Amino acid sequence: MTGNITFTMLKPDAVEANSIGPILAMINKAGFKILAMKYMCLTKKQAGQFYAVHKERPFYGELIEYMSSGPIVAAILSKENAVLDYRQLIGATDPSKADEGTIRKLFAKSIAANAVHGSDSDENANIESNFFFSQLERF
Ligand code: IDP
Ligand code: MG
Repeated sequence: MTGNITFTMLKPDAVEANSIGPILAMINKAGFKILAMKYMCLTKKQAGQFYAVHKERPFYGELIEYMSSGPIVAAILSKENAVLDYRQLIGATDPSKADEGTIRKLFAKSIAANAVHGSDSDENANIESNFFFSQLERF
């Protein structure tokens, strides 16, 4: 499956805004299948581990606070060219720079509260998927 999966989270701002349904609809409409999914709260420790690559960035503390501030939806998505196609569907990190029609343009509140996560490489798609899901939780 390498090359055909990506990992996403619908972040606390999107859940709070009742945007789970509309975002999942966009994901399905764009041709992604849902291989695994869970609705959960991240502890600060879990959020810190997930975003460990950003440990030295100035926004790390704020990011960990935010990602553990409320429930998220975590999912593994499958499609040809999943990583790049999903990055295209979600748009730029900063929603003010995101293309029209992208998930972040439509749903993100700010550069921090930007509605969704999407893996940035096949390697990270696997690492992130394994962080959240066992093989038994994938369909
Ligand atoms: P990405 O989510 O588009 O891959 P990254 O650079 O990997 O963007 O950053 C991870 C997350 O950290 C972003 O999605 C966003 O929530 C947060 N973030 C990134 N840059 C900033 C910033 O300048 N200020 C506050 N939060 C930020
Ligand atoms: Mg990233």
